[in-house]
Amino acid sequence: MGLGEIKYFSSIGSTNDEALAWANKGAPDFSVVISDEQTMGRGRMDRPWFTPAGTALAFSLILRPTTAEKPFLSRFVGLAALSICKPLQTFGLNPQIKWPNDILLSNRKIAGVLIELVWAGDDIKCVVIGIGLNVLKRAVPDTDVLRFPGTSLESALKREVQREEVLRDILGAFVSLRPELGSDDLMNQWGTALAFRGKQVRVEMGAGKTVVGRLEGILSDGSLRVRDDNNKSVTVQFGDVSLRPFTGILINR
Ligand code: BT5
Repeated sequence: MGLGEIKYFSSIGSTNDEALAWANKGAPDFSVVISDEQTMGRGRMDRPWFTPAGTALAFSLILRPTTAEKPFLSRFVGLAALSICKPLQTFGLNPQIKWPNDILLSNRKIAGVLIELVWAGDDIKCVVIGIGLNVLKRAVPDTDVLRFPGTSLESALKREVQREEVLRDILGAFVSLRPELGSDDLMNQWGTALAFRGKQVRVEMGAGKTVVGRLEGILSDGSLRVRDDNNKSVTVQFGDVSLRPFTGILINR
């Protein structure tokens, strides 16, 4: 399955909004909406995603899932995250996936994924996969507006990188991974790339609900498994993971 059509903007509100509208108007499978700048870029739960002009990659893929892919739609976030990791690995970096949708380099966020679905009645018509990646240092917002520390490819590599090159490699990785959507191999790659595995974490699930415990891994539907302090296995479908803050008391002997 190759590329569909491409729409390029020098500035746009959100590529995901444009992709959702285009999906409803019949965009072919694997079409891409890309913009140099976003003025209303979105993360999950309507959090902002910043894309200053000339600094980053911000694009959305429109997929029309096949019948074979439909049972595995919840894995697209992992597939997208792995597609971002591959080119970073080619640069000699060690990216990790902070469940569910963040890509980290040395515990700093370099990229995020936003998945949205277009329904036709009870059926999924399209999956829109939004990807934002900080290429230059100037892409990273000031720390006071971030929930988590950010970084860029330029900071990690100590040199500038052509955005086109990275885009091509992410799309190439996506194309080669896509046939693996239903495979155990994809899940193994996803699990291997998972940040904080075996570590004590805190997962905020919204509405004030929190799980704390050891991050064990991901299940085949992409949900997270955490072993809580009562040694109970908890499955989390939705949430934000952070390392559990140290709460023990240090005793000076
Ligand atoms: C995400 O949400 O990380 C998903 C980001 C998806 C962005 C792409 S860009 C193309 C497409 N069009 C869109 O409108 N969106 C997609 P979440 O996990 O909710 O993280 C959001 C949080 O990331 C914000 O609350 C900020 O703290 C932080 N953040 C915002 N911009 C950032 C940046 N450039 N680098 C690092 N962190 C950032």
